[in-house]
Amino acid sequence: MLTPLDDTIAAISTPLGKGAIGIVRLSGPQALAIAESVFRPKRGALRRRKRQLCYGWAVDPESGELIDEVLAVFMPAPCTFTRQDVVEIHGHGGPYVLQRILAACLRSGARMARPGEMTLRAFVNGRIDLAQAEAIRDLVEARGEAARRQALAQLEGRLSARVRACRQRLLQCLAEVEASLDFPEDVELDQGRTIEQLGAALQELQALLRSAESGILTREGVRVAIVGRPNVGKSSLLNALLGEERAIVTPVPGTTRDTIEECVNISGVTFVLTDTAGLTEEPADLAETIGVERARAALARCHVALAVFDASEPLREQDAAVAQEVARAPRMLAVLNKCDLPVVTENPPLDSCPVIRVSAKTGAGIDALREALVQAAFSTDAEIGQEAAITSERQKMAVERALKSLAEGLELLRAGLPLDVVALCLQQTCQALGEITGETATEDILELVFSSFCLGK
Ligand SMILES: Nc1nc2c(ncn2[C@@H]2O[C@H](COP(=O)(O)OP(=O)(O)OP(=O)(O)O)[C@@H](O)[C@H]2O)c(=O)[nH]1
Ligand SMILES: [Mg+2]
Repeated sequence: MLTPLDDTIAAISTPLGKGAIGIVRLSGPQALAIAESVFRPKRGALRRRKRQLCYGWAVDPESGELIDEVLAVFMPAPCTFTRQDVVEIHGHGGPYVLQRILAACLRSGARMARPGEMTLRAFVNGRIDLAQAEAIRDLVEARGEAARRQALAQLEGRLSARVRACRQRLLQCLAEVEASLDFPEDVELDQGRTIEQLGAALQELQALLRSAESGILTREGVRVAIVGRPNVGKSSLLNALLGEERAIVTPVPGTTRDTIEECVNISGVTFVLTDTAGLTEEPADLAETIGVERARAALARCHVALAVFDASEPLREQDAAVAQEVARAPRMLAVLNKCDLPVVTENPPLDSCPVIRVSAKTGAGIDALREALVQAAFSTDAEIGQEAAITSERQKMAVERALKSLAEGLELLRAGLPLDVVALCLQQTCQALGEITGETATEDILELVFSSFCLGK
């Protein structure tokens, strides 16, 4: 994956659809030369008008045929995204036109960029660290305000600064431990102070790990499974939360077969709502059987289970079965629906979980349900879109490893065990923390991170 940086790469950096403009981006030492063979300015020369848009045409370098009327800009290294020479050609945003411009660049000596390769160059050339590179991807993928805010803070380096400060403190301790190992006569380790320092670092890493749950929820979106026995109003509830008639609603039990997934923004957080087939022990046919399996799969994957019950009817055995299945979810909310009708059931068959009374039909209680969803996912508002939170499984696993070896090292030091084993633990901790910002990231890690980027980024 870590190809040499001395070739020039090209990609269409805007989405492949129809739009007012589309951009082909070149990065590398030959970017200007290649662009000059593809771009014919109306007047002047691209190389003399640095960082200024030049008007002209994209042409086929071999036949001279005009491809498109474009604007081009040359941005010389090192003040560019990749820290290399970059040229952008802004053409009309049609997929075919852009592909012709890209093909012209490739014929003139550029290589097709892999997904994330521009950002990889920015990382390798030291413009951003690995957490910031991830933040760029997350910013592109943000679906709501909280995710955007969190990604931007990470791009500004808030998470990196927090991780670096902790790693720096640990590296200092490691240096002192190693010095006392290498020069036992001259250097004596201040054991009390080292224990204090390591204890403080441990607390900081624990706090960092605590931020992971909400950080990841903010970035990925909160998955909510709407479950219940047939006909309690699950699909009506989905429609009420979305504010549109998305799912089919009928008085016939077993209307919904397949799962239906839709996103909705609440308080800036993205919730991914899944409407499911009614949970029943007696499916009418094969499609309903598969529907029930899918409902259970959605329940197993969700962050929050929304258990729906019909308040206008007495509870049934099936409701109790639903409650039992839902109890395994990490977080749950009970919804008593159809409260516009005379209420027969006052309480759901679920203990110690928030109960929201609504009418999907009239919309009563839906705002309270929205609020309850946010509270179920995040225990405080401060957890939403935090400034220096762990935001991916990759980062979380690195912190977990760092914590484990740090706790071991601290315990060994307290127990008065040989310092070389303590040093080993601290090395592992620093190694794991360095993976977050990329200082100690292996090629495998980089491959994993950058392969999740979109093309041209
Ligand atoms: N009065 C009243 N009727 C409702 C309410 N919510 C849903 N209904 C009615 O209840 C029936 C079933 O609603 P659905 O939303 O299809 O229920 P469901 O749980 O998705 O049903 P399945 O997909 O069959 O499992 C429909 O006739 C709805 O109009 C409500 O809040 N009040
Ligand atoms: Mg339904």
